[in-house]
Amino acid sequence: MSSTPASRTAVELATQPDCWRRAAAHISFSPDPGERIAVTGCGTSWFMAQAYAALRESSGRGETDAFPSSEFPGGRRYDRVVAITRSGTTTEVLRVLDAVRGRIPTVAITADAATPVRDAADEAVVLDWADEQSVVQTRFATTALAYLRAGLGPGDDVTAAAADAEAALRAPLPAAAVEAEQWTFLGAGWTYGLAQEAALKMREAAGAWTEAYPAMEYRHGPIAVARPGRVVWAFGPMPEGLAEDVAGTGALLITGAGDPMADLVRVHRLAVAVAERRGLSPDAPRGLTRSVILAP
Ligand code: F1P
Repeated sequence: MSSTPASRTAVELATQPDCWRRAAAHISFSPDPGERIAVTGCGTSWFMAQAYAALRESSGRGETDAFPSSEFPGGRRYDRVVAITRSGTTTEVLRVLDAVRGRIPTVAITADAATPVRDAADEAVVLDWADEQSVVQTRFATTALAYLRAGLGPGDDVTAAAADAEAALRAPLPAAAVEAEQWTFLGAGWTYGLAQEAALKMREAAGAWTEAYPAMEYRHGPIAVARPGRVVWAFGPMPEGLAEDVAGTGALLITGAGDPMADLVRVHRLAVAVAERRGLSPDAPRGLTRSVILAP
């Protein structure tokens, strides 16, 4: 019996637990408590920046903002700018680093040191072993976040997250989630960045109609989209009463157990499954390239 070989995306996403453990064992970037930091990137990298910023600030380690590189507020004072870019070639990221050069110390987290970001940033953290062939990012993005989380100190247990991710790779996906026609992802605090990334992944890999909101915003309008045959997926704890409100719409509610980053791994798998169900290859996302390089 012949079976279709797994996509590169599927193969790479399954290596996330090992990548996270490796990231946690190699911390070289651990900003001082109180440092005022801006984290930036585009697409997936921006959502990882959002998650880290919220996590760092909520853990009391200092004000941390996140901006898409195209909206970076160049006039603000920061102690450091952290840029996340798998490719090291994304134009908007390079422009930010160029704009703050000599004024604000910068660190780039990248998968490829042989790219312009190496010179554009003062320092580079190179996670080349987490690089991907897939255009759609999974393991580099979460490994960069795991690396940054590990730098927050012992309160943030990336090793436990990796164990949860192993379970997330094994657990069957609910068939109704794969067959749904629409998916909305919710999060709060640092998991809002994960919710945004989950929604982006489904759009990129499967061309799916997805949305993402801070969980408490969901009742302020977006819940009108929920109905039978659609999914509401919550990262982290649900605000009081929201599960009942979603149940009232007939939408399927999915909540995660364990570390929210491991729950994102489940959505990576969902994105691949939905793409395949639609006859699409997650390795050939429509209209996407590894990075966006704009004309000078
Ligand atoms: C960022 C990015 C990807 C996106 C697309 C274009 O790349 O926006 O997240 O999926 O492929 O590039 P990078 O700066 O992290 O390399």
